[in-house]
Amino acid sequence: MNFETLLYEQQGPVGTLTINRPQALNALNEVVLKELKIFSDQIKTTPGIRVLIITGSGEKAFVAGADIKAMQGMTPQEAEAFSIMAQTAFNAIEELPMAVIAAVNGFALGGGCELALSCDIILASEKAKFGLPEVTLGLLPCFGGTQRLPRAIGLYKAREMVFSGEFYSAAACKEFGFVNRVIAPEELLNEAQKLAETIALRGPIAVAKAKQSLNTGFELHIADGLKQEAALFGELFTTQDHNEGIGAFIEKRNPDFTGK
Ligand code: CO8
Repeated sequence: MNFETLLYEQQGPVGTLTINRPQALNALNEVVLKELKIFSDQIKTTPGIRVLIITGSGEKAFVAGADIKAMQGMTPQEAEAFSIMAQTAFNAIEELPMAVIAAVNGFALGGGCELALSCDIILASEKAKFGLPEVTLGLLPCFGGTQRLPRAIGLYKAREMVFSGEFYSAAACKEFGFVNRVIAPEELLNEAQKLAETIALRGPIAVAKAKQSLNTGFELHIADGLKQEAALFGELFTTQDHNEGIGAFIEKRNPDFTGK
């Protein structure tokens, strides 16, 4: 995969995507957003990938937000289209049929915080700072922040972050409930890799369907969510992997899932 603003490498079943515009603290311009969407479409059919890690290039930032310089002079129509372009890219990441881990190595502001929120699990360096500072620019979070953040942590904490525009430490965000773990900076990628390798050992179709059940079920009435859960569970009984998983348990050996 060749991109102007993204780097991708894969070690066995674990892929790592790095947002790579360090001179602008990995800010999201149109090129990054378009490439993120193309990447998401391509990774779905990349052989062997089971877990994706997303991180930022350099020591300072995960992603410092939307590219503020590119926003200057936009018409209202262009601004709305830019928001939709970002939402489309982040939806594509959220809907990937595999676990996606954000390894937040530094500033995750505005669109950067919103990118992390479209991932399944957020691991943060002790140096990471999260925030939705859009109101400091006279704007509002428009890459999914006003929607995903309250769903993740509740309306009251989300209002504080969105209205204050302040930066919050990784520890504070863990307390808010949307950061899973806070990790020493030099260990962040190793920890992300270890967690990814653990998830990659599990049945990949089971992980994908569990993700679908969690994510889409969260939006449904519980009765409908439970119906969907049962249906997805039933679908897993069409896979070879479920025979492998149950067989391995009975034969007291580790399963070898093929994703079929
Ligand atoms: N966009 C463009 N360039 C950026 C951005 C950004 N978001 N953040 C940093 N940069 C650039 C700086 O301009 C600077 O470039 P240069 O060296 O050419 O001047 C370089 O990155 C390094 O940044 P700093 O010198 O500022 O580094 P500091 O360590 O002093 O500060 C900060 C780091 C605190 C992260 C600071 O850069 C900052 O506050 N950045 C902006 C953070 C922010 O407000 N992000 C939210 C943006 S809004 C958003 O994401 C969603 C709004 C959606 C709008 C959609 C509209 C259509």
